[in-house]
Amino acid sequence: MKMRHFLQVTACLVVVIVAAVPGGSQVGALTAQHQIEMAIWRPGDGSWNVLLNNNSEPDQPGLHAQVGQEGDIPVPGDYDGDGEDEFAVWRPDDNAFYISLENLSWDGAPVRVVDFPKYGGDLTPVSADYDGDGADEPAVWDATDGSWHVALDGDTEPGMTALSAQVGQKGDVPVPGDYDGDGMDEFAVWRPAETGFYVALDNTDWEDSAVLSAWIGEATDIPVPGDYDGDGIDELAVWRPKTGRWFVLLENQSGDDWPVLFAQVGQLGDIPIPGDYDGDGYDDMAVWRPADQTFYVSLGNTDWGLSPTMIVEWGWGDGDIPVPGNYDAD
Ligand SMILES: [Ca+2]
Ligand SMILES: [Ca+2]
Ligand SMILES: [Ca+2]
Ligand SMILES: [Ca+2]
Repeated sequence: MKMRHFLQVTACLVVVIVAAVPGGSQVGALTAQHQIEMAIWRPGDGSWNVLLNNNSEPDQPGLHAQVGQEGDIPVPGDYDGDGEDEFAVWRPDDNAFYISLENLSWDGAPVRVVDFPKYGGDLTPVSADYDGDGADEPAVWDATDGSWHVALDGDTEPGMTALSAQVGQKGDVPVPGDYDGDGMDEFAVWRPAETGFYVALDNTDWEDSAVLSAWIGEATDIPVPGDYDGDGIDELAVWRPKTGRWFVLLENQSGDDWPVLFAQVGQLGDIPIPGDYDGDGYDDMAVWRPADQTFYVSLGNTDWGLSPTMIVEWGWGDGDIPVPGNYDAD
């Protein structure tokens, strides 16, 4: 994901800096841009359901559309660079992205279909802004060999000219983000076996690139990179499912001499979905809880309850997928 920063003087982030994280690990982060909306995609009917004011009361505006179908993977992003995230899905069966450019239901809406060749057998969608032009590129990461394939502007057919590179290996989790603050997202992976993050700063093959590496956390942690301190650079970070604890490497460096932000937000069974829910320029620690179909956001990135929170029930049941994004360009 790409994010642009608009820092506001009202920001009141309380940063808790602790010396070191046990076991030292690090996370990748996404940069925040404007305010994102709480949203749910329902695999059963392919419906997108957005709360435009992050408020689920009956009189609040919403956005609803049908884009995608069961078996798809939702991959919202700003594919046309208009400042608004688009409803989009990756369809594994077709090796293709289906993007609704006007955020309307698929029937009758302007759409963009981006086919990918069958590079390998295990593709993960990793759309992000790899060239820094303000638009997200459809992209895939091949888990079988660690190769990245990016569809640059205008590339929509099999055999297209693509940006490709080899970064990572089987067993890794791709975590693209802007880890150096240059406005371009980097190819990056979280390697559970080593509890390490590996970032190719030049978006070339790993062996040819300047690299950033850092370590934090445990193998069962989930990478949750984001811009938690609002400086325009994504931080490497992990969330621990069994405890709901967040570990953020504030300088993207690991070791005793570097600051780590800890906080307790969420619990076992939650899905971490960090992002800037209040539009203050800081990504907020947040989870969606399937058990009660509710978004829980800690606006100060502190332990739950120590700073203002947002709690919004939104969702219908098991299988719903949280897809927060900036769907109205605010
Ligand atoms: Ca781009
Ligand atoms: Ca970058
Ligand atoms: Ca940052
Ligand atoms: Ca925020």
